[in-house]
This record gives sequence, C-alpha cells and structure tokens, in this order.
Amino acid sequence: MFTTFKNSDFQQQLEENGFVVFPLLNQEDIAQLQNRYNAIKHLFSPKGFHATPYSDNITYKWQVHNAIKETVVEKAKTYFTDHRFLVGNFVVKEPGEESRMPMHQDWAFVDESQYCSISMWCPLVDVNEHNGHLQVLSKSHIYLKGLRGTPHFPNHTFWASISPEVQKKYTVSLTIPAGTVVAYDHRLIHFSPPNLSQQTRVAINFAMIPTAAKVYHYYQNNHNEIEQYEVDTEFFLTQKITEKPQSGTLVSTINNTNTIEYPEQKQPRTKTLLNRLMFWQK
Ligand SMILES: O=C(O)CCC(=O)C(=O)O
Repeated sequence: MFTTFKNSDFQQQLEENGFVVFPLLNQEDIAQLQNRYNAIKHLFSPKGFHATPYSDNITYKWQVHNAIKETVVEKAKTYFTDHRFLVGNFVVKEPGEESRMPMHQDWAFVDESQYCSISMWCPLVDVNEHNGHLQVLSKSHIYLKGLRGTPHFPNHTFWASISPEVQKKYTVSLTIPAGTVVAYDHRLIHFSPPNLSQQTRVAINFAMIPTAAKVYHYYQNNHNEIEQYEVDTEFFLTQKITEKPQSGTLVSTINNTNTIEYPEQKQPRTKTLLNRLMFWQK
C-alpha cells in the first residue's frame, strides 16, 4: 500500500475512510489568502458555486495558483511523505440556493493503481450546515471504481444512483473552523449544501501528489473511449476544461467502466442463466 502521510493515524484514517481532518492554516495565513482573493475576485465571480478551473482567464488562474502555493506549500509538505504541490484553486459559494454542489468525485490525477493523490480543501471562514460545509461519503474511495475526468465523466446520473441506504449510512458532515483542512483521496465522493448565509464562503482546494508519480488527465472522446494524457501543472492552468486537451502527450486510450460496489448498494438486476431456467420451469 502506498503511504501518503507521515503520521500513522492519519494514514490509517485515509485508508479506511478516504479522508482526514486537521488544522493547517493560522489566522495570518487565512487573512492573507482572503485578501488575495478579494484583490482578484473581479476577474472571476459568477453567481452560485464557482471554482478557479472553470475560469478561462489564464492570468487569473496563475495568480490563484501562486497565491495558494506561496501560503501553504511548506506547511502542507510537513504532513506528507515525499509529495509535491500540483495546482491550487479557490472554491467559492456566493450566497443563495444555486450554490449547492451535488455529489461528485474529483478527476484522477495519477495512476491510482499505484499511487494516491490528495485534495486539500480548507475553508477561510468557519463552515456549518448553513453556509456550505463539506460533506463526504466515507469509504467511497474504496467502493467507487473507475476513472474520472473531462468533459464530464462519470456524470451526475452515475453518482446520483448511489442508493439512499448507502447515502444515509456513509455521509459525514464536516462542520469545521476556518483554516482546518479536509485532506481527501481524489476518489472520495463529496458534496456541499447551498450557502444560505449573507457572506460569501471562500475555501481553497489544492492537490498534493507523490513526487514519483507521473501526472495524468483523462478525457472522454466522442467514441466514449478514455484518452489518457501525460500533463504538468501548466496544463491545469491553461486548458479550457470543457474542451479536448490542447497540451500534454496522449499515452493511451482506455476502455473504462465506473461501478459502485458498496455492500449495501442494490445492483441492477441481470438475468442469469439460473433465473431464466427458473422462469421456463414455471
Ligand atoms: O467548496 C465546496 O463546497 C465543494 C468543493 C468541491 O466540490 C471541490 O473542490 O471539488
């Protein structure tokens, strides 16, 4: 098993549940990041939920990436084995019902059969049920199998097919103070309710990946095949995320299936040979 965290309790929690929660930023870091956000938010602040990768403004994306990297990289690295900072984003909920974020998984960034990559989600304000805290589906990093990438695969229909029993049993709501990080495996399902407060909820989200791992991006082409591109940080700051990759090297084309394998999940019924024989005997 690949080791992500130096702390063995963190490592165990990550392996078992898919996430770990711990304090990361101090008041000074939080103020610095909030000020950097305020200074550039005019470049990208649509209504509802918005995240830096959805901006087409490359200058803005570099500014966000650099601001987050400068503030967090040294602190973040102290928790990890040999890892590097890949890309940093602001993830923001403007006040209002339309800022809900439905269940989803993040893109795959590395070869997950060998390595584990981590998203570090850290709010700059205290978060609760009212202003858009993060919710996760514990163990989904184990029970959801398959690749994720652009333009939109798998899609929301796939994630929405997770049974109500599974959702009820495994959902964890993370009400946490500003500066606390939720470090989650990129395979972990997560979601968040709308921000019904009066204040914009700003959080940062950055990816940490094993230094030894190559970075990949997966793109579903018009034939429903998955194209695997080897990419670098620049790719994430320059690529329009709804379009075919414009940089990187195509290394393979993969047939991919996404499955939900929670023990409690009811699987779609298939007619086995035994079913059919029983039918004919009646
Ligand atoms: O910030 C949020 O509420 C959700 C963030 C999220 O889903 C993500 O960064 O992938």
